[in-house]
Amino acid sequence: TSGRTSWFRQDRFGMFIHFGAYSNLEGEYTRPDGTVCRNAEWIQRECQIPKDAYEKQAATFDPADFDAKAVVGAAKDAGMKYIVITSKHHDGYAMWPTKVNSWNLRDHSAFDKRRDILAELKKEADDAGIKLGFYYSIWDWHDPDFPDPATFPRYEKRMYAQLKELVDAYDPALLWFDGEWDTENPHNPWTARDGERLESYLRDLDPELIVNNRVGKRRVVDGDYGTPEQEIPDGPVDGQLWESCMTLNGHWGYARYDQNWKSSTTLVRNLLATTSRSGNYLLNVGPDARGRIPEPSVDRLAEMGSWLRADGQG
Ligand code: FUL
Repeated sequence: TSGRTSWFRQDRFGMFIHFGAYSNLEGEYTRPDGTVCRNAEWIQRECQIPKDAYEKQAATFDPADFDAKAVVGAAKDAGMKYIVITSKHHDGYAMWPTKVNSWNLRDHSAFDKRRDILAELKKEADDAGIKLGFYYSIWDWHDPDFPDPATFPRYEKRMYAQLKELVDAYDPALLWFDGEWDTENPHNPWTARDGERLESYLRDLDPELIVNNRVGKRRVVDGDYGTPEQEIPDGPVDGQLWESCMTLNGHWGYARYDQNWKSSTTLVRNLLATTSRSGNYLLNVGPDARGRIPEPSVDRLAEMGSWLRADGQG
């Protein structure tokens, strides 16, 4: 396994991208009574947006300004060596033209039907020598078969099919699973056994794939590496590889109202604290409804990069 994960252990610094149908709301949902509810990628759940209203807003999603070259350029400037983008978050909305359902950026949006942002990213990342990986939520709020253990196998089949599409079409270097929990559901259908099965299915598809521990139940034996969130642990747990993911402000998805940005000094400090404890640092950006990375994020990434280069490590 050490050969498979060697790039990951070396590359250390990556860009996380949270981008999906929720980005279209830019963090604010106006209820029929005129009151406003705020959240980011959890907005559907936290603001209790009815399914039809959420689908209706997603139909207007038009990230026409998404510019893969600019995204990859911002990552490269910052000294980042890999990118992990949400291919599907908890809302179940696929950011590639999946054939499994029509709840995706091509079939359910106002976006140019000829475009495929994952393909665009893949091309630019390859050209720049940057690795590309996909976040994929196991928890799915949209698929009616997800929550019920009786129908769950039907959902699981679709999930396997979607993951095969991703591997076949974009050859990702890494898969970043999430939502293996679903704390609200006392019958949470996802078991450690499901995680093991999925992991071996993926390794059959591509023996080189790196997979995070949320594929299973975050045990040391699940996946290739641990995923502390918004924190920097003291060091490896049981010798396991790890990657700390963190936001630039207080949210993963774009939230117009959140201007609480970390300073580049703090960010560089976090990067050093993480890497000096042999972890990776996965720093997040959340593009807006048009697909643009917010200016304050781009600025901070550039500042980190110039610090790294001045230090001779970039
Ligand atoms: C969490 C998710 O619930 C958040 O929305 C985000 O994606 C974070 C990285 O992982 O589990």
